[in-house]
Amino acid sequence: MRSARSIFAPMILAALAGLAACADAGESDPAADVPADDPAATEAEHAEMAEVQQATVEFINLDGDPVGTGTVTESPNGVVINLDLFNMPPGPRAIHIHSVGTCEDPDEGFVASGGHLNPDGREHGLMNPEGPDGGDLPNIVVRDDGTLQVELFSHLASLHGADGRARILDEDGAALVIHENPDDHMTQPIGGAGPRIACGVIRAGS
Ligand SMILES: [Cu+2]
Repeated sequence: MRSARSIFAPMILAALAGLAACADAGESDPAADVPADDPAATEAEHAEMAEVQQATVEFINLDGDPVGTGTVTESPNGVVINLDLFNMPPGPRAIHIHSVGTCEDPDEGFVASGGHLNPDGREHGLMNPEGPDGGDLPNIVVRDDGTLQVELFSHLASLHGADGRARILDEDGAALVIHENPDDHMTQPIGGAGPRIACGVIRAGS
């Protein structure tokens, strides 16, 4: 259970940090350069931050057809990923951040999206003591009607590489890739996730 705790603890910290920063930047962080007595400025700054720190995703399947959308939003300690999928095969599926921002090759099985986003060369697997890599994410489970709405969090990645986290919007970008099988979070290199069945480039902007 230690591995599970190590995954979820940062999620809670991220949520608390976000609340503290937006509720009262002046008192919660004495070093903050936003004056506590100017709520309008603080609000505007947060709004601007939200605009520039979100990316969008449009998924296609192996036929090149649309199968949903997503957003990737920067948080103080990682990224929040929202997915809204349809026309997907039901069941548990692995999803990862892959290292190249292209989904141009559905006929080839989306191999052009490269391996996992993994600038530090870590092993794959949320349950692996030598992992996880920067692109690892929890599995998703598509409903029987082929739809899925879900919110994920990763403390391993950042849109711009904040605090040394794996950088999503680097020179060659990155993509969210969904696999045929679920990820066992341990087997190298991709947890037995199998072929890639959907892909969406992570594009800056909302
Ligand atoms: Cu993958």
